[in-house]
Amino acid sequence: MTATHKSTPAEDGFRMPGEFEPHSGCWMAWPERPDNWRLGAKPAQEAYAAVAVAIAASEPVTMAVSDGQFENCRALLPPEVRVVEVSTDDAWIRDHGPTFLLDGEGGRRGVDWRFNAWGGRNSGLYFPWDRDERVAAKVLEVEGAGRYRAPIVLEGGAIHVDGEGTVLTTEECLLNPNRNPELSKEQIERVLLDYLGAEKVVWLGAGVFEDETDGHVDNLACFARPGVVLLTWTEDEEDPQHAISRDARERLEAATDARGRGFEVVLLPSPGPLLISAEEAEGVDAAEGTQPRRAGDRMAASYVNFYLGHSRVVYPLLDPRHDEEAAGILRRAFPEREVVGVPAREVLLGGGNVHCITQQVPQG
Ligand code: KQY
Repeated sequence: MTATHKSTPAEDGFRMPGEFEPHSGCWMAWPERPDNWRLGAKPAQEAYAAVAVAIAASEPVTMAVSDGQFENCRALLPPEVRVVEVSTDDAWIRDHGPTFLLDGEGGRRGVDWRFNAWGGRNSGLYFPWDRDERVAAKVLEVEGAGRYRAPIVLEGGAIHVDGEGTVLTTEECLLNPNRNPELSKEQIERVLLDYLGAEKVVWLGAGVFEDETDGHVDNLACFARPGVVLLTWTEDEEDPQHAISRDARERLEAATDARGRGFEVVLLPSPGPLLISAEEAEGVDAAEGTQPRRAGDRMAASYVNFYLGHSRVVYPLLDPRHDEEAAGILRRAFPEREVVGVPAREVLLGGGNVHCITQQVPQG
């Protein structure tokens, strides 16, 4: 059994590395719930399999799956993807999985954040979420990594780090009363710094328009490397996303990171707007207490929601009008990596994208 540490990662010399640092693997979790994924999750399973295959060319991939889906999942994935039985309530390992940390001496541990399905009983996306709540501890057990149980509700998609002391997050999500209503902004910052081994939090305002996670930063902006941030962007001033992205850009351009550097902001075009079709909405089972999928609703589509793999960037193909432009920007941002697109509308229909369904394991 791996240890649960009572100290904080910062006290023990651990930090969350940037996603651009070397990886030894990637975790995903298999989709199956028919009240979030249309047509019994079949199209989503195909999309997840394509993401797993694309990442497996960069680093070993492990898929967490329920007992009931084990054989189906095994049959749909190539042998190089490891499949292990870990029950979940849905398939967002960025959010219910651990945040891995390194200590610079070969040590690897992980943070197990509290999870309340993006908002708890009143505004969360489903109930119950007890299986999700146990995922991080199980993944850490499989990885043989020690665990820190964090004292706040947080999903991994709500943070990005540059690995050199800077945390990027949004007020819309982390200051939302549906996460940690008893804590002030300063108290939340303190926990972030202590549990990510960081020194400075840079706050953006809102996340992507209509994002059901309450504005996860991983759909809005991310670090390409220290000092360089990719930001989703639209020139269309009529689009509510324009004001959100402009505010984020202004905050980034006015900020400095933990090392005192200013940020270079690289703009990625927003796909769409992309709306749920009638056929897509009809394919999702109705269920009490889950996020409804209605025809005509806008989805929170963003190319920023990519996986920054060891040797590959795996990005979502979302809109033929912008997919190639996004790929070109990513190739310039990551010249040493191969940039590969995977069809991702089926993942988007479930409420997130490639980054939300993956969790990197940094090289210890
Ligand atoms: O990180 C994410 N984008 C997760 C979204 C959860 C959606 C649940 N329907």
